[in-house]
Amino acid sequence: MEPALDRIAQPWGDRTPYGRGQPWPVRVDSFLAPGTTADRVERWAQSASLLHSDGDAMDIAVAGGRIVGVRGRAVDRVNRGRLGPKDLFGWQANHAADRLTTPLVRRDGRLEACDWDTAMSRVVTEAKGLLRERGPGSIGFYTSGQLFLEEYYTLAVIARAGIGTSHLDGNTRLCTATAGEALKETFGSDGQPGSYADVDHADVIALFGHNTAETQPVLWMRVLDRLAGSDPPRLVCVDPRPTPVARRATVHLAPRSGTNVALLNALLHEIVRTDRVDRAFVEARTVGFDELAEQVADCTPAWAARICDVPARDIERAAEVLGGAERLLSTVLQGVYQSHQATAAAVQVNNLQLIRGMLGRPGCGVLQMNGQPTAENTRECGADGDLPGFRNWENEQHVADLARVWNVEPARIPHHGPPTPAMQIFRYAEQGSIRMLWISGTNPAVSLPELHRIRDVLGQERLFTVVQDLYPTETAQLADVVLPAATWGEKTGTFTNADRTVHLSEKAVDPPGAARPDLDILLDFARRMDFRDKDGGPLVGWHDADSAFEAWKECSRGRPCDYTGLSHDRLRGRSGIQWPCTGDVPDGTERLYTDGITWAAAEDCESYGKDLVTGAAVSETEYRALNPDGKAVLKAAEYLPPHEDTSAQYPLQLNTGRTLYHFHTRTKTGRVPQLNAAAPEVWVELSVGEAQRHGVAEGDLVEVASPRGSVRGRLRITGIRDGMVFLPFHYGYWDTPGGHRPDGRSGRAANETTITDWDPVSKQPVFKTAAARLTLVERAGGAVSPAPTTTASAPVDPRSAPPTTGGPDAVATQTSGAVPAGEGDGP
Ligand SMILES: Nc1nc2c(c(=O)[nH]1)N[C@H]1C(S)=C(S)[C@@H](COP(=O)(O)OP(=O)(O)OC[C@H]3O[C@@H](n4cnc5c(=O)[nH]c(N)nc54)[C@H](O)[C@@H]3O)O[C@H]1N2
Ligand SMILES: Nc1nc2c(c(=O)[nH]1)N[C@H]1C(S)=C(S)[C@@H](COP(=O)(O)OP(=O)(O)OC[C@H]3O[C@@H](n4cnc5c(=O)[nH]c(N)nc54)[C@H](O)[C@@H]3O)O[C@H]1N2
Ligand SMILES: [Mo]
Repeated sequence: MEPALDRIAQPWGDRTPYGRGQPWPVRVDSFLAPGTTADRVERWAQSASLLHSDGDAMDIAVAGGRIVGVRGRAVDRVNRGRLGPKDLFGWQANHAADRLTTPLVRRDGRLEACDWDTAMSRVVTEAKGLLRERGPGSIGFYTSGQLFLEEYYTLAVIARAGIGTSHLDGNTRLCTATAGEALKETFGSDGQPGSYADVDHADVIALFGHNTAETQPVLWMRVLDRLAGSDPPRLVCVDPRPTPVARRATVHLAPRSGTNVALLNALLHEIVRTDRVDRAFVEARTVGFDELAEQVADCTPAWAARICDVPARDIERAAEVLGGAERLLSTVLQGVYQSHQATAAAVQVNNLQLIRGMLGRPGCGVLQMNGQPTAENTRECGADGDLPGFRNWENEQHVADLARVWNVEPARIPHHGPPTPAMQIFRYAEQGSIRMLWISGTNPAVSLPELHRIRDVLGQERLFTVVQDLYPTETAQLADVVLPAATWGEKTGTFTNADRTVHLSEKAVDPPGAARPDLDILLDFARRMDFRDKDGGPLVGWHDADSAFEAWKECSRGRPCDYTGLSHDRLRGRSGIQWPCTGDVPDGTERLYTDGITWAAAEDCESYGKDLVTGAAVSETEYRALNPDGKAVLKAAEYLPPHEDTSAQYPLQLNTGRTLYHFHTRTKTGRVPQLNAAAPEVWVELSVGEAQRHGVAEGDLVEVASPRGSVRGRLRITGIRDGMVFLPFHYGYWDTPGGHRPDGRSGRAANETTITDWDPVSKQPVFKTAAARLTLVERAGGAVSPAPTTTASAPVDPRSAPPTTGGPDAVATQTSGAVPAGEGDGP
């Protein structure tokens, strides 16, 4: 019988243990709307989760023209049927009563409903006027990591060759810019080396600033199943919070935030000192070892212990585990990427893998993780700060090749300088050189740092803002034109997860009202703008998702992310396939760099690299001298302290991030009863010692203030390190009374307090380090902290908090099959 589990209270479900090197067993998770049974489902549409980068494959249940539930796909390589809580319950957000169903235009200061022709004419008139009067540089695009591949590619062609602007970036700048940059620095090109299957083979898994238990719960289920099986791996966790990962780690290091480079340099120091270096691998595959060894020569554990505030003995123990690993898998995410030395630190993790010779074999990989479900595609398609197909904007041959694919003159593709990163796009809008900003699939009025500034930028009279979204978000409220989009389940397209697995997501139902797929909106714009190629043909020659995919395949041909062996039809029925996938490797590629470093030669690489400390570009000549044979580059970096340090006035380090139950600015998960009930309101985390020092207790209403702004929430006392305060960044204002900030000062969005600052190399903003102070507003008086108890926000004293309840109907089914992985019948 199918056991019914409360998957809010038991987010990772039951264990299906397996041993090292064995296939991960199948377990099929499913949730159907209350009152719906499987036999009432009329149709299952193939898809994958759009609420994180894991790529959990699922089928969408349809009955009566509506989505009524989801079921994991047993055949898929990524999840073998499993789904996380957001996967199971998140689809209900599609049905929210306040979905945008018509376009809106601002008239006399108010947004009013209109038809598509009115809205698009307004956008096109504005764009044509600006092109005429101020040129392409007056138009910018800020997109997402949540659209589909076909949409990004279309947008990249429109922006780069149609408008001719280099102001196109994704919110992936906030998310995975450092992943891409770290891979470029080390391997010459973006492209994830490792595979999720490395979890099956690793004897040591090291997670750097990555709370995978909450942010890729299905990947964590894979780790949990290994931990429950024979010959379990040992975990090393680096995170200042007591995450579920930290609780299962053999060694947990909880450093001061912003000190990753010091810690990693000490780990590298120990690996070199104890001679755990794979000399043959280093010789054959890398350059730069001597410089690296020199850089870390003085970085002893005792030195790092003082900077990071972790015991030197623990650093030594971590180095012993890493140095003794036979098969080492490392993963890296926002605890590293959202800091002032993001790329420098992420590259040291690559260095660790390389000097240990841990690459290109089962169990030996690095996962420079993605966060958003489709962030990989934003990068591949050039809808972020890169040219499509991982082409190098500084390499005239790469630009000429792209111009050939698009049938335009190379000069039409802006490449006089690097594409503009998101924070700079907002700066140009603030200064007035950008006059039109088209925002799609992102909510910067909640997710960018220092929100009072962002609201000012977006609210300017002279800036024409287009917002393409599903809901009337905080950002949409500030727009001149709002375009209602169809989303996951309502449109067809593909997307690629963090381990290069491409999934097809089929349209299951019609979108609400007049909402249209993002692709259709972009195609309509291209048509109205009448963009032409050099022979007078249409620049954008495709008309639907399938033909857009075929066009992208040509653009990807011969590039690292080669999709030419894939098609919508091949993905249909089957399940995820990893790129590169070509006629020669029709089943895709599990791991990159199995026989050498393929894309690092000067002619091929996506970037000649940057100085890890200053961000200054390395020239082509310098790159050729440094890396004549196209090997992996071991790049060293010295540690520099965070830019905003604590002070007497702001004595706490400010850390922000996620909880298991919510996605970003909650536009979806806040509209899902089970998920919202599990984490209904913002909270503040502090350690026992800090709570005592501040004279505050569990449940008290406190204010967290930085030089930029402040947030109020109820206190949760956890095992977080001393000297730090944590705020979840999910809570904005759309569901507060009146739908906006309650008053002039204290808000509930963490980004009221964060700092306008970024990593000089990847230009990714810093969300994990700033300085703040905490004050008591009001005693608990019986009120409890709304923080979940199943996660990193679990109370140190369990008696102080109520158990997490599932909210309404938080029940899902789970079928543990004895079917060996990969041989499941599938749905
Ligand atoms: N439930 C849920 N899942 C998600 C998302 C979501 O919103 N909700 N979003 C998706 C997206 S887009 C992303 S980018 C990922 C993010 O996934 P993660 O990176 O796993 O999530 P975060 O909570 O942002 O940060 C991870 C950890 O970094 C730690 N940290 C802070 N400062 C430091 C430091 O200086 N050093 C180290 N080593 N660690 C530090 C924090 O304590 C935190 O536990 O999650 C994806 N999955
Ligand atoms: N303080 C702090 N701030 C952070 C972070 C942090 O850790 N701390 N993390 C950063 C990271 S890693 C990320 S990824 C960002 C996320 O920041 P955002 O991108 O702003 O987060 P979302 O809430 O996911 O916004 C996506 C928007 O797209 C809409 N949308 C969803 N699907 C579709 C679709 O199919 N079509 C269209 N047109 N719209 C759609 C949603 O309704 C939503 O409004 O936040 C960043 N900000
Ligand atoms: Mo992200």
